[in-house]
Amino acid sequence: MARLVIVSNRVPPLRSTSAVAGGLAVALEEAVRRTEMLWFGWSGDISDSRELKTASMKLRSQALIDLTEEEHRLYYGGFCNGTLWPLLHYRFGLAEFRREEEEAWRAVNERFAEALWPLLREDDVIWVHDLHLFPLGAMLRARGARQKIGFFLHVPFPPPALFAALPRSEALLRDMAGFDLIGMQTEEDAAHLRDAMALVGVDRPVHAYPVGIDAEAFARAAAKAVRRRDVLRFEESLMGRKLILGVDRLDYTKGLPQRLEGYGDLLARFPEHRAKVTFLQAAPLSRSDVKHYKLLRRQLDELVGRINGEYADVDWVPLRWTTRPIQRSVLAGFLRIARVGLVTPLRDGMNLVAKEFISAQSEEDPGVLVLSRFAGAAGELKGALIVNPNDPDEIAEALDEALTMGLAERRRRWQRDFETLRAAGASQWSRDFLRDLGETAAR
Ligand code: ADQ
Repeated sequence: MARLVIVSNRVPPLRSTSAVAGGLAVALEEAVRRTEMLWFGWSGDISDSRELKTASMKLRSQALIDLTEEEHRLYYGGFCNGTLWPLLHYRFGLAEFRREEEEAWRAVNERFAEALWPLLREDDVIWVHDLHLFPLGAMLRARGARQKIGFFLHVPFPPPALFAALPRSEALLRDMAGFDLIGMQTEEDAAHLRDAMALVGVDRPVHAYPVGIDAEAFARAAAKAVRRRDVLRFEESLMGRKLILGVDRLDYTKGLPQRLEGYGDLLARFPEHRAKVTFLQAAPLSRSDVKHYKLLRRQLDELVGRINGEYADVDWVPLRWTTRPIQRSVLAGFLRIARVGLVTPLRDGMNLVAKEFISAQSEEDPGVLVLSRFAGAAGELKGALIVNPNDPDEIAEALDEALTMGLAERRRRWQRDFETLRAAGASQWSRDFLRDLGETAAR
C-alpha cells in the first residue's frame, strides 16, 4: 500500500491516539492502521531556523518546520484567523483584508511546499487539511508533483457571492485545481465550493465526508469517567439539579451571547425551572490575542454577571462560567451527567461536541441535545431539538422542551442518533475520502 502523507497546520504528537484524545489523529489511525504515514506541518515553534524537525515511531513519522515570528503573525493570526475564519463562517463583517497578510499566507504555503517536496515519493498519496493550506496542492504541482493530492476543509464554505468579498478570491479558487479530490463536511458546503470554482472554470470533484467520532469508545470513557473524583465532586455540587452543559472554544462562531441570552429567557419566561437547573458553560480561551476574541470575552463576562445578578439566590448560582480548559476525560463525565447538551453555533463545519454529547449519554436515562441548524452535525443528528441559534427565544423554548421531555421520548431520540454515530464510527470519513481519492484518475 502507498504511503499516506498528511499535511496540516498543526501536527499531533506521535503518540496521541486514544479515543478520548479525539481529533484527526484518532480518525486517521483507525482507517490506516497498517499503512505507512508521514505527517507534515508546523512544529508549533517560532524561530528563524530553517531546519526540518523529524521523528518517527514504527510506521509513523513526522516532519515539522518552525515559522518566524512575522510569518506566524501574518499567516496564522492575520490571514487564517482574521480573514478566512470569519469569512468562511459567513461573518463577512468581522473579516479584515490586508494584502501583506495574504502574501505571507502564500509565502508560508510556499515554505511548506518547498520543505515537503524533497520528502515525497512517487507513489505517495497526499492529504492536505484545512483553510491554512488552500494553495498547497497547486504549489506542489508547480514543482512537478504527479501524486494524488486530496484536500479536506473542516469549516463551512459560504455561498459564492459572499466568498467573492475576499480580495483575490479567484486566485484561491483557481488553486483548487491542484487537488484531485476535495472533501467538505456537508453537501451544502460542497455545493457552494463547486459553484464558486465553476465561476473561475475549475472543475474538480467536491463531495461531503462528515467527520465522525468513535462513539462506542467515547461512551465507554464517559461511563468510566463518572467515577472520577472531579466528576463526582461536580455532580455533588449540583445538589440534584438538572445540568445544562455547553462546551466550546471561546469563539464568535459558537453563538455564546445568544445562548446565554436564551438561558436568561428560559429563567424569565419559564420560572418553574428556577433553582431546578444549573447551566455550566465551559469555554476555554482560544486565539485570545485576536481583537474580536477579546471583545467577545468581555461581552460574555458581562452577560454572565447580569444573568447571575438577576436570578441567583443565596444557595443557587444559575450560570457557571469557566474559560479554563477541562481535561477531556473529565469532560466526558460532565457530558454524561448533563440532562441537556446545548450546542448552538451560528455556523460550524461539523461540531464534534454535539456528537460527543450523544455518545456520552447513558442508555437508561439519556439527556437531550439542543442543536443549531447551522452546525454540520444537524444533518446527521435527527433526534436533536433543532434551533435557530440567532433567536434566544427559540433557545429558551427548546430548553424548556428538553427539560420537561419524558423518558420514552428521550430514549427514542437518543437511540436514533447514537445508532447513526455508531454506524459511521471515527474512521468512515477518512476511509471514504481515501478510497475516493485512490479512485481518481492518475495525472
Ligand atoms: P472546532 O471549532 O475546534 O473544530 P469542534 O468540532 O466542536 O470544534 O471540536 C472541538 C473539540 O475540542 C471537541 O472534541 C471538544 O470536546 C473539545 N473541547 C471543546 N471545548 C472544550 C473544553 N472546554 N475543554 C476540553 N475540551 C474541549 C473544527 C471545526 C468543526 C469541526 C472540527 C473537526 O470548526 O466544525 O467539527 O474542526 O472537523
